[in-house]
Amino acid sequence: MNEDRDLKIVFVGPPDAGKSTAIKSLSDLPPVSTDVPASDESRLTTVAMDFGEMMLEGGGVVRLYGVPGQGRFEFIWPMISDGAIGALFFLDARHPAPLQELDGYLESFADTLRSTTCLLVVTHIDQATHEYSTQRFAKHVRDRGHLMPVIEIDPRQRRDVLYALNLLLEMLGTTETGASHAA
Ligand SMILES: Nc1nc2c(ncn2[C@@H]2O[C@H](COP(=O)(O)OP(=O)(O)OP(=O)(O)O)[C@@H](O)[C@H]2O)c(=O)[nH]1
Ligand SMILES: [Mg+2]
Repeated sequence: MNEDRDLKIVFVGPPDAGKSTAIKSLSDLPPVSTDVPASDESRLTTVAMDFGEMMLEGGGVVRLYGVPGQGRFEFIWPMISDGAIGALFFLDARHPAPLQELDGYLESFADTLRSTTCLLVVTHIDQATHEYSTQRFAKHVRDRGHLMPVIEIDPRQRRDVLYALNLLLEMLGTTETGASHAA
């Protein structure tokens, strides 16, 4: 296979934002998952990484890597992000101070921001308890010197995640291999 069409995309952002769910929604095969019950037992959390794969119509493959969102796994983030050409940054609309949280991830993933094409996806919009504005998020990242479009998605919906992935592929200039097959 043409190396150029073997695309690594990394999914980063805070715990519970929907990274593992998005990879599960996209992956053609059941993804490799390392989810375990979180300390409060109320939910699952990733402790190593997620990995899924998606074939593209043009014959290429997108490899989908998810990081564990918890800060205690920060040491592993560069290992998982290494070699990625694109990144989806997740932002949880339920967070009371989402921009503050985002700043932490922008800092931790500064290398990824520099070396990849990035998209900011806002999740849990159906459960948002605070007012938020995607325009404000977009201005915030722009003010920090990053080119990162902002969209809202529900990671449980394959169609939404496909839209995000296709946008990222378009930004990467790989539209001819776009992930256009329907949910
Ligand atoms: N209602 C709603 N639930 C969502 C949304 N996105 C994700 N979820 C749910 O949120 C929970 C956590 O999602 P995960 O995909 O495990 O979150 P994660 O980002 O991988 O979290 P970590 O592995 O801890 O970093 C799951 O039960 C998802 O179904 C959303 O937009 N709306
Ligand atoms: Mg996860």
